[in-house]
Amino acid sequence: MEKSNPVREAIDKIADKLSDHHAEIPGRPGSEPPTVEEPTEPRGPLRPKPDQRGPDPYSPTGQAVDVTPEERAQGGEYLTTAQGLRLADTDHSLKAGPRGPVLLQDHHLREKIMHFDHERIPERVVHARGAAAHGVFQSYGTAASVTRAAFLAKGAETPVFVRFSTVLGSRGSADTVRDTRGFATKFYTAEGVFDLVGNNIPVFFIQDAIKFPDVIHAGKPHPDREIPQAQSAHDTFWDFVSLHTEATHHTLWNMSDRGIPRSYRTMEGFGVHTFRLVDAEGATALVKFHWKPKAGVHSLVWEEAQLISGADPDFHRRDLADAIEAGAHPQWELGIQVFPDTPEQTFEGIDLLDPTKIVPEELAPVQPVGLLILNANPVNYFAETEQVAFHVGHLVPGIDVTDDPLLAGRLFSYLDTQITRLGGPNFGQIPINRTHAPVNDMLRDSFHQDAVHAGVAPYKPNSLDGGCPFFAGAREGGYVETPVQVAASRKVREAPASFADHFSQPRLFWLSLSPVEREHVIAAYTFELGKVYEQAIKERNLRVLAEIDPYLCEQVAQGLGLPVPKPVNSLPSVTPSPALSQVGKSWPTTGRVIGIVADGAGDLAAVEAVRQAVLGGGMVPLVIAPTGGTLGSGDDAVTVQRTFTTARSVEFDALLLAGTPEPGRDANGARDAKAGNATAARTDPRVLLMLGEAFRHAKPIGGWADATQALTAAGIDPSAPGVVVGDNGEAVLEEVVRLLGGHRVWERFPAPVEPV
Ligand code: HDE
Repeated sequence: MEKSNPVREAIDKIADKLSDHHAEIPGRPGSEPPTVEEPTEPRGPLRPKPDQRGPDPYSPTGQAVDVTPEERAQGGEYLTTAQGLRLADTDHSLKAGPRGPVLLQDHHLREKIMHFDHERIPERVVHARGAAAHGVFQSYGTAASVTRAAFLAKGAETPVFVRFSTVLGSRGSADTVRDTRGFATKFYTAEGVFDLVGNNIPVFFIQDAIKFPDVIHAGKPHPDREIPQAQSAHDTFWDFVSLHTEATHHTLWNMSDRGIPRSYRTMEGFGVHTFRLVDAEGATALVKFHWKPKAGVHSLVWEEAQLISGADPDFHRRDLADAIEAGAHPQWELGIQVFPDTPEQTFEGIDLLDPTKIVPEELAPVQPVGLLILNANPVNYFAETEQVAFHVGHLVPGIDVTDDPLLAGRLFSYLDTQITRLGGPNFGQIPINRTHAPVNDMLRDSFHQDAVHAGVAPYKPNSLDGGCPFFAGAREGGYVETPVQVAASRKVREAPASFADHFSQPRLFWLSLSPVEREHVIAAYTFELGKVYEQAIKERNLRVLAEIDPYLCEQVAQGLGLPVPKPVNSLPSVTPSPALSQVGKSWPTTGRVIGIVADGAGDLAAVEAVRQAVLGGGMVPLVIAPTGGTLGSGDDAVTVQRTFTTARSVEFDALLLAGTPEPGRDANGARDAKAGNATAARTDPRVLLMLGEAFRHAKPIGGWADATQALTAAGIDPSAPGVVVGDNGEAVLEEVVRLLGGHRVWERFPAPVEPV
């Protein structure tokens, strides 16, 4: 039987779905709409939605299995116990009479409550909050000159599962907090699983794994009150990073716009450590991995991030799932920076084993080696996103690790943590973790053993099983560690001298940012240190900033109302890396969300034309009106997705105004606080609030018909940068989309020129 290609099937399903215009706005909970009345006819479980796909069907021992997703899912028309026994009732315990005591013999009650009592597993100790998607990695073959890894050969297609995450927050914390983001990719290659467990920031707080518990304990909430959740704006974090100054570079990245990404889709990813690639002849090269988003690197602004934390704490996971459901499949190019594998393991004076350092792209360009496309949402969050287990030691022939001491600790940690989290050592057999390469190990037994091992001799050497399994040398695809020369040395608890430079690269990063990005950094430090209680900790952090840049230090000190310290060392002389700035280019707008404010009084044909044009451009139009339902009726009716009560500007990347809506009937402060005192207003005050926020978050705004009235009432000059007013909605949209290509209209608020 021909093996099914789940990736292709998922793509086809999505294409089918896109032709169904009822489903054009993502977010429908199930694959079929429910009826108002409670259903009475038994039927089988609903199929997943067309954008969803479970793990590919493989046995616990990596053998392809010929079952359809439906066959693996729950089946039948009737409710059963876990043993498949059909049940007549799940609403009442078995009792001695309707008012009598519950009977101990109620096996169904016992099973149902027993299972419920044990539904939770420990969340990840870090990166607990996350979202994931299935996809495919298409190799260009450009890495074949430096690695023998089969999945990097020309034309290879490899299924992948990618999980994005925040680091500090609990599983239920908000998505848009200021934090580093995880970017972990599981490649199900023909040679076994390869995991690239990276972050959206290319450097790390520490140089040695032994400091990981320290930095995490400092970043997590205070141990007494367990506050604040999911953020670094508190005393313990700033206490640690100011005493442990190797954290300065990573902290500066967190305080930059990288700490508040607009979307998982608009983040870069970095392997952080240097890895060693090995080609077919055994020649080696050192590399750093980079993921480059096709949609560009974009961020929120801080006020927006804070508002979203309340208005939609699931913002990033919703955004990822919606984009995939809408067919706007997020894409990244995988790239490598390649360095000669010299005994010093340095490049242009930069220590490649120091994870607090980058190599500027201007010195070593990122060479694209393949394309990642995320094209399906998981079917079940727990089974897939929660149970996926990444490990930096999941390697394939052609990719080896280096002596980075941070990486060494990770090689221990990622296996160890799963024992507690996933309940034993067999987590590799959970469907989402199953390899697509045949497993022939001699690991046996333990909790949750899903494999039924045959053979009688799970040991080597043996004769009872015919000496099997045999070893594979490099020629048979075996993993052979690179015989790297290890320098003769003494056993010490010390770092190399090169690890002592903590400030030159923070300065390099700071000087590489554009003026508006620097303003954001100043604001972030001022906010975070402003939340610190202890004056001494603020002062100590200002001393660190003095070592990076006098203007940065002075501006933050001013905001904190503290004296400006002088640097102890002379400022390092560095060459900026323009590649580190995220502004000044134009990017695709696919999958971006455009809000269209309209009411029933205007030209609905124009609203519909603009809505269609937004859809046609691969973006998501959300119509915002005074009430739910539709605007107009009959064939021309326009479906409303948000009302003035439910909408908030932060949901939209750009805002369009089809005229000026009068105050809605619920525009009073008692019903909706956003309306305030609306009695004298001619424009709905919720719309004015939305406009004001979109304006100060530097988002493109467009309007037609009598939109100028609303803009003026919102205090917005219709000729301000990034505000487009015209007679024709579609022409206005065109210009707004062009502006959206640059992400934000930073010219609206020119950054003050800092003294040189
Ligand atoms: Fe992790 N990290 N980490 N980390 N990490 C975990 O593994 C750890 C580090 C990263 O979506 C844990 O399964 C140590 C750097 C991501 O499931 C744990 C050290 C980078 C994820 C762990 C580091 C990362 C994790 C927690 C210092 C970027 C989420 C649960 C030596 C290159 C993966 C788990 C997912 C998760 C340990 C440092 C990225 C405890 C000891 C550097 C993206 O094993």
